[in-house]
Amino acid sequence: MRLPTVEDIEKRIPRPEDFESRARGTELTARVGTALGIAFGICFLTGMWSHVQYTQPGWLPIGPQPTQLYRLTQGTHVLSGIAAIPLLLVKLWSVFPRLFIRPPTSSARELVIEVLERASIGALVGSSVFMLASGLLNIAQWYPWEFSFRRTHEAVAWVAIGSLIVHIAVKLPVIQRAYTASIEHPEAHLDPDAISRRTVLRGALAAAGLAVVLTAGQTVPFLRRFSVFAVRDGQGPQGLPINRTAKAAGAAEAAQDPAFVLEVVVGDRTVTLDRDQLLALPQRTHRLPIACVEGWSRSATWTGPALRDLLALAGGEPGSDVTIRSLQTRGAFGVSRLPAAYVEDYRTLLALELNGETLSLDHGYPCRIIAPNRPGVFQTKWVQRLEVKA
Ligand SMILES: Nc1nc2c(c(=O)[nH]1)N[C@H]1C(S)=C(S)[C@@H](COP(=O)(O)O)O[C@H]1N2
Ligand SMILES: [Mo]
Repeated sequence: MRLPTVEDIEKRIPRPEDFESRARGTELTARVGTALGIAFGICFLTGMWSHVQYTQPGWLPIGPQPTQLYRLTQGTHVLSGIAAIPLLLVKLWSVFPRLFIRPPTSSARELVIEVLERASIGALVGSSVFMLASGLLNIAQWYPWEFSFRRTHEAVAWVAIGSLIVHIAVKLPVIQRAYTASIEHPEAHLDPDAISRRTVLRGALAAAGLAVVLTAGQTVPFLRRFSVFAVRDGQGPQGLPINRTAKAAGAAEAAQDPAFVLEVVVGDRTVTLDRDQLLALPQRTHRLPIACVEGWSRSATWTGPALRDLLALAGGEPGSDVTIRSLQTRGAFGVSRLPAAYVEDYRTLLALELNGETLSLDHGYPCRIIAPNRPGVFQTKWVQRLEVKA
């Protein structure tokens, strides 16, 4: 028996011509690509906005207004990413035969150009798949990796958007030609039973739309009934989903301790208040959303003293940032820093009640922070201590 030669193997690898479906073609690729490009663009911008809200750089005056802003941008971020999944799959399908184009052998220069083009497409496909897959796992709250989700998701986003811009620039003449031609294959009429490109395009757009509708209920209330894929369906005690339980955060015991006191520290002054004393302060009620980075959001009615009034008890002046520490003993998000602009807003509460009932343990009993236009991760639960540096 003879071992197969390189030529034998090469013969068995399909060639682009072997893929005969007339449904594929640049005219389809360009149109699906446009929809995908729009979804990616929206996803990139809203994603960068989320990083800005998260890192709170001093040069950007981000504050409590508009109240629903983060809810809107982050909901849009997750939905545009979800819409991109079927579009990306159809787009990859439409160009799949090109994977089998043989490298040019005529000149070294052509070969180098080909290798570079393939490398840039490899970077685009790889980073796009990574962005959508890691985002999807994140909304499912499954973190099977060791790296920081936030930093990696941001870093790879730059690779994705950079290689997308290069890709569009390189393909611009092809895209323009594709749009001047009719979408259908010139010989499509020869086989009227075959699936048409228009059908594939409509199918891709419909799949994207359906994916959005089936998940949007986690942030758009009237769609909740349809959103069978929504990770957070709005269920949870007191009509609000729970992100992490008191038990999971290692806060359950301390939070239920009858000897609990809140510490308000301004410079070297400390005031302590138990829950009854907190309830005896002037209470305010506001309707504010929890807008989680994972894409779900929900408005609720919160009652408690304004943070501003509470700090004033310890001599705190408006205009300072506040560090919030929780009773939590396990995992991230036990500490947050609230910029002064939020502290000054009277709607920023140390909530004691949710939807007219005593805050449940998993929603942050004995008290939690709720502020307008904040990423959910900063709405610290089981608050133990508020600190203002003198
Ligand atoms: N101490 C503490 N507070 C926390 C968290 C946490 O893990 N620990 N999770 C945050 C996140 S990510 C969200 S979205 C909200 C959710 O609040 P809920 O569980 O009451 O809906 O709580 C925030 N507050
Ligand atoms: Mo969250």
